[in-house]
Amino acid sequence: MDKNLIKELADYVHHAEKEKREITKITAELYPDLTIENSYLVQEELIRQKLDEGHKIIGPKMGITSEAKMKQMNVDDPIYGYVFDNMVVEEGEAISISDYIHPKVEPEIGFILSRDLEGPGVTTLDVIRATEYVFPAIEIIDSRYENFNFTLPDVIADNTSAAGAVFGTYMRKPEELELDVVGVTLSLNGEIQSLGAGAAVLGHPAKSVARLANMLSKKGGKVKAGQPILTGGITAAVRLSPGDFVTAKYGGLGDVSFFVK
Ligand code: OOG
Ligand code: MG
Repeated sequence: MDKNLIKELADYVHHAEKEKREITKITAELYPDLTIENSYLVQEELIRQKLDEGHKIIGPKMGITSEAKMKQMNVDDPIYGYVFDNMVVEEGEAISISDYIHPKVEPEIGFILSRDLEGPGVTTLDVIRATEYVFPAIEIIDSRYENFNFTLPDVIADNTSAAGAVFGTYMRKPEELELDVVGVTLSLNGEIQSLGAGAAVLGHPAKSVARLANMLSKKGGKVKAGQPILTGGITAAVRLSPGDFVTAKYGGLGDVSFFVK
């Protein structure tokens, strides 16, 4: 794909993100032929732009990791993007709704590895063996596209809707839990909005990290030790409103909360 076009598309989503303004998806009119492969080139350019502006990558995130979501979008692979330092929200703190377009939250299980994992061929067991600890997290997604209406290439180009991450401080060794049957509830103001179990993420959240390592290896990349990794939403995402108190509560893995102003 032409370099100028890659830059034009990256600018398109980046400006929308900075101006907190929704845009029509790229594939609607701007460039209907965007492929998955090319959408990662747009994402790479977007990431370069953020790094040039002084932002730093905190860690990778996986998306569309449930079989149901993959079927719905007619794809075999999940997608990945990156959480940046300016997206991190401290547990127990408040976000301002005006810093986002139409934010939603989803509960996720996070991993920290003790050593790098480089694909291809990384297995779920490799991930469990390389895991320093797992932790509870909430991801804030804020698609830059109107009504979260996008195709897979659109959402990849938009850094997979990444907008915020609340990393819980509760830590467990992965072998202390059966992560596939760890349950989670997501509540707003004490009322449960959605619930699920770790198995919603590719059957086991560690499999998501393995898929990430194998996908990154196609680009010569790897999953790095010490970076928090978000493995993908366990439940449907829930829309936020001012005044909300958001809590994700996990079986055997603590909880995470924050406020919305
Ligand atoms: C895409 C982001 C997907 C997840 O965990 O599945 C994602 C979206 O739904 O806007 O982060
Ligand atoms: Mg997510």
